[in-house]
Amino acid sequence: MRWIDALEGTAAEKLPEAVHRYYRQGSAGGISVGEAVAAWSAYRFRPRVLQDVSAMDLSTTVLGTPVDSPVLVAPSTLQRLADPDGEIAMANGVREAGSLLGVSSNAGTRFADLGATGVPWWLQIYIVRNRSITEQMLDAAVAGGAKAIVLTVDTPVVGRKEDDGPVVWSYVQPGQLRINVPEGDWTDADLDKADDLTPDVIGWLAERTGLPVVVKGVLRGDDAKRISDAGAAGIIVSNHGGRQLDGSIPTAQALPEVAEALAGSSTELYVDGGIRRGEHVLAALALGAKAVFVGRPALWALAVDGQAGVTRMLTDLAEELEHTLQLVGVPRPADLTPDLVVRA
Ligand code: FMN
Repeated sequence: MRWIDALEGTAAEKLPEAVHRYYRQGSAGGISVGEAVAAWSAYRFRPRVLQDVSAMDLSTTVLGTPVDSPVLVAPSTLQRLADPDGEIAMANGVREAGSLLGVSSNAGTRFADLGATGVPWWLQIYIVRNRSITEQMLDAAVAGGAKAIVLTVDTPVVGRKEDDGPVVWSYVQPGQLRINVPEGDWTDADLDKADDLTPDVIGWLAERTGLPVVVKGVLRGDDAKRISDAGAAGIIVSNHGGRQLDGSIPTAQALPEVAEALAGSSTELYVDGGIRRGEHVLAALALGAKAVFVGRPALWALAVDGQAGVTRMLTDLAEELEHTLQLVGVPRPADLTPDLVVRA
């Protein structure tokens, strides 16, 4: 069996049931989480032949940071439940693969310690009601060497989970979720997600941090245009791995509309959700993404073999991408064009 396909099953044998369920679950009826992979597999290719594909080069840049391949790791919380070293093992694995790490604002490791691993990383932020908490977290991320701020915008409120299995929270060490929250006498209301955000917040984040701002959770072309006009350096087409609005369209379906809306702008485009194969990565890049993020496969790989597992998952996907690029007749991801892909 293909190693990446076996990962979740192997991870499930190692993880407590509650943790496996937490990682895999979607929100509400599980429609979006269930459709994501199949939506990528529904693309078909129109390969070019008699192309020189003897010298392949997968390297690219994301907001100026060089990476060995356009396969990056999405931010996710509770990584210490997959491996005792949690985000540190993830960071080391990502660095060894020459990739880039999205770090959740709910990470269980201090931003400064992540920075010390030497991995290039972007901080994913949820803006909370008490802005001074967010400000201090941003300052800590800047001090820890974050190269961009990823604002998640699909979570004005947290998606409803209907899973009534064992609960994950009993496995979480006290304080772990708030390890990057500054000291203070905060109430739960202070820490609630802000539900009144508008595109102005992009300029505020850029000014506060001096870093490029990437907006994560976009599924529509008109939103992408508003966000790009407001100064975003990047957009991630995402439905949060099917964990927010259930029934939201697959990212494989949303990507072409967003790419069209961003045509001619300097805003970089990325996508996540259900990307599990080199063929999926190739379709995403051909349809306009500069890079893709993978979420759950990184968690399964971390659970199965720690740092080494993460590196292997990323390099396996990169090798598959290279092989698929050769078959489609394109030596470099930047040379991919939308005409190479059609919906089945
Ligand atoms: N996205 C965020 O923006 N912030 C988070 O803290 C966050 N935590 C996540 C935790 C888990 C267990 C999972 C599976 C996803 C989480 N995500 C979070 C969403 C991922 O960043 C990403 O959008 C999604 O996992 C991509 O889909 P995939 O898992 O099918 O690759």
